[in-house]
Amino acid sequence: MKKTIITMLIALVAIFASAETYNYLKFTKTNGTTVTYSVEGLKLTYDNTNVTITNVDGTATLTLAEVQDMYFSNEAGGSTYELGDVNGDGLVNVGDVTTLIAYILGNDVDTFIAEAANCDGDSQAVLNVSDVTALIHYVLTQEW
Ligand SMILES: [Ca+2]
Ligand SMILES: [Ca+2]
Repeated sequence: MKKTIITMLIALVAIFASAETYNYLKFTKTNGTTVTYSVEGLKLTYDNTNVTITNVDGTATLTLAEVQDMYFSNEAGGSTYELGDVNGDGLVNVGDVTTLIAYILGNDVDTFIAEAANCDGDSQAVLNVSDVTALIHYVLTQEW
């Protein structure tokens, strides 16, 4: 019994020690994309369907059913955005289509993540109606 407790204590110390050195919390989603969040000011809250990530950069929501893996990392790597999440709220939906169209038309938008907006994947990262078409297709089919 004593040995078990000591082992658990060592494990706990190891978890705390390692958590301190990681800079990012990453989620791998079932569609293959990885989203990365800074651990600075990190707070996670769960309800039955969503996990809400709050940190110094703001708040994002992921659907738990879409989360395949969650881990800490020192590598910013991957992306700090999700393709199609143009308005950066953690979801890819019609709100992103609206934001992208508004941006292309030259209207003011609150949050616009240009890297997430190049939905057709052209190498010049030009943002135009082709990206809107690709984004609408994704929202409707969940496939790029
Ligand atoms: Ca969004
Ligand atoms: Ca494009």
